[in-house]
Amino acid sequence: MSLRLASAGESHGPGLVAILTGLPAGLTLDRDAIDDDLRRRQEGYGRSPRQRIEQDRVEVLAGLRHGRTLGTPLALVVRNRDHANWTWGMAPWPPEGEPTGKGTKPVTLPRPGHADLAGVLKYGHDDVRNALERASARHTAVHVAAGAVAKALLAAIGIEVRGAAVDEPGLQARIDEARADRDTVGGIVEIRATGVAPGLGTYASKEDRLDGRLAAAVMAIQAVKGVEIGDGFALAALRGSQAHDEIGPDRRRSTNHAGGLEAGMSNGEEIVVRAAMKPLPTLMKPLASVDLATGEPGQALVERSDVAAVEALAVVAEAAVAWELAVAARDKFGGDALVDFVAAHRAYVDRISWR
Ligand code: EPS
Repeated sequence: MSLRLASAGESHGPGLVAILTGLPAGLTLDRDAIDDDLRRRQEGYGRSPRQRIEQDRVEVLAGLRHGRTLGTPLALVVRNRDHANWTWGMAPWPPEGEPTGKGTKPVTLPRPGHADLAGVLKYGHDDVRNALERASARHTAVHVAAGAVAKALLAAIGIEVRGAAVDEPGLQARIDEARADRDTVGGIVEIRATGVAPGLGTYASKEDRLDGRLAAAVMAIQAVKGVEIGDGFALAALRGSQAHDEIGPDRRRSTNHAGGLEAGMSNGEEIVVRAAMKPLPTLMKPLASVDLATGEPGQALVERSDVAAVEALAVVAEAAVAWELAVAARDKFGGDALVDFVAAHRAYVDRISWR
C-alpha cells in the first residue's frame, strides 16, 4: 500500500488534522520526538506573537496502540489554542449570539503575495478570510507532525533528514531592521538526507522521479519561490567536466554537485535540497490593493504576522523531504509489518553490496 497523507485545518479554526495511510504495523513512535519537531517549527527569530499563544502538541486519534502503529490509518491532530479568540469568527457551524472576538468583520482588502485575491475569485467568496485561513502556513504544523512519523520510519532503514536555515551572518539584524521598517524578509534553507541507498525513485515514469517529488513537495510549502537540488542553478554556468561527480572504485563520489540525485533516483550520496523563501506577504506597512466590496483603491489587510519564518521553513521543508523519502521507500520496500519493510531494505542493500 502506498504511503499517503491528507490534511485539513484553518489557521484560526479549532485545529489541524492529518490522516496518514500506508504505514507499516509495528513502528514505534516517540511522542516527545514529534513534539520536539513541533517546538522547533515554532522557534526561530522573527516569528509572530501568535507563537506565544500556540504550544503545539500532537494528539493521536487512531492507528496507534501503546506507541506502536497498527498498520491502519494514523490520525493526528494539532489544536489551535488561538481558536479561543476566534470562536465566533471561525465557528464551524452558524454562530449563536452577538459577534465577539476576532474575525467577525469580512476582510475585503487582499494582500499582494498571499492567497487572498485569486482565492476569493476562484472560490466565489466575499470574505478574503475564507481563502486566507487555509492558505496560511499555520497548517504546516500538522505536516511537521507527519514528517516526524516519516522520520521514525526512515530511521528504521538508517536514513536521517535534517534541515537548517543557510548560515547567514546578520540574519537577526536583517530581521530587526525589517521589523523596525514594518517590513518582512525571506531567506534560504537547506535540507540534507543521509543514509539513502541508491535507487529510491525512478527514471521510468516522470511522476515517480524522486527529484520531481522532492521539488514539488518543497515548492508547495507556503512562501517558497525556488527549489534547487545539489548545486542547482549554479550548475548552469559550469562545464560538464566540472559539474558531474566522478565515480570511484568503491562506487562512491568525492564530490556531490548532483545533491544525491541522478535521473530521478537517489545515487547513494547525501541528498541536498535548498529552498528560497520570499518575504512574507502580510506587511505592517501595507502595499496598494483594491477594496473588493467597493472597487475603491485601498491598502492591503494588516494583521498580526511573522517578520520572518526562515527557521520554521527549515523544519517544515525537512518534514516535506522526509515524507517524500518515506513515500519512495514504501514504494520500493513495501511490507505490511515494519520487519518486512526493514528486511526488504536489507536484502536490497545486500544485493547491491552497499554500505
Ligand atoms: C500566517 C500568518 C500568521 C503566522 C502563521 C502564518 O498567523 P497569525 O496572523 O495568526 O499570527 O503566525 O503561522 C502560524 C500561525 C504558525 O503556527 O506557523 C500566514 O498568513 O501564512
